[in-house]
Amino acid sequence: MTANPIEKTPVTLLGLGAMGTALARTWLAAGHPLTVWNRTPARASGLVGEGAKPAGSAAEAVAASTLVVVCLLDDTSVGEALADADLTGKDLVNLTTTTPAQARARAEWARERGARYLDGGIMAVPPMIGVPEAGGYVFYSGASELFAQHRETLAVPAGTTYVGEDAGHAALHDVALLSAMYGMFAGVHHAFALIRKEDIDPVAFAPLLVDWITAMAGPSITQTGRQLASGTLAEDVVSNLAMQVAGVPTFLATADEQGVSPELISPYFELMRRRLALGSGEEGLTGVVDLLVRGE
Ligand code: FVH
Repeated sequence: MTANPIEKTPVTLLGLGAMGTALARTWLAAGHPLTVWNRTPARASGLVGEGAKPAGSAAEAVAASTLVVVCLLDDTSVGEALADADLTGKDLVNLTTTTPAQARARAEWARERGARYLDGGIMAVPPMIGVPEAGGYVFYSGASELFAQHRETLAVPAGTTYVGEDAGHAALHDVALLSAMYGMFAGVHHAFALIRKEDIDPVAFAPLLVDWITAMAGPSITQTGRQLASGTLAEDVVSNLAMQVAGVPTFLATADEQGVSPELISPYFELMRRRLALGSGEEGLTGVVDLLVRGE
């Protein structure tokens, strides 16, 4: 908590990889007293030159501040790094990428050790940290009063988006958005593969893809969310599933003609066909979502 506007909240940061180092620089630049620890101590030297206080062990670093931020490789490294630390009375903010179940287990683990816990999912790459106009932000979940208390300090490196009391929800939002990104990359890479052997400049092709994906993404994603919430999957459908499945042979034949493996897009086409076979030809594509959910 910032008790005095002049005195900034002291922060302890465990983990000085690419992301941890970027986070550290923003807190130092904003005037927060910063204690740092990294398994490989040499990685701290630059930050020490910028005003960070190095700790000899993770336990020593944890002892230095109430607010302890962790940004390590994975959940296992968090457990290893904090194994000997006294977490009593600490506010632990874990920005390490984990699964939702790992985040919930880590929250319980922290509670058993006397700490309050917030989990975070970073929606940014290191160059976006400390650059508000880059649009990076961090999902947070866990105790709302803890988030409110530290919001100002946590907002120094990047924007903050609180997604609820369930400690697993920051990780879930993080992984869901990244999964969508990889699906988008899969389609984009298939498109580039289709033109790869032709006399088409990929540099000139790229903005066509950008504009098309941008135009499609907003309306389609918004409608999918609305349809899932209302359960009315055939409402306001512009391009129905029957028409889209009828086009699938054209997509597969084009890939074949261009000597391109359809392995990135075939699974999606298969799901569209399965949904159509259930008699959903008047729907759009939203019904695919529930085919993916096990037990549906
Ligand atoms: N960098 C990125 O683009 C992404 C953006 C979105 C969020 N991720 C997640 O952030 C976590 C940290 O990522 P990072 O980029 O800092 O990763 P590295 O540069 O590889 O640094 C890893 C740090 O973890 C330390 N470490 C690894 N294992 C252990 C261990 N068993 N005990 C203690 N520390 C450990 C490592 O220490 P060292 O190798 O320097 O000794 C680094 O400090 C991550 O969850 C991303 O998914 C980044």
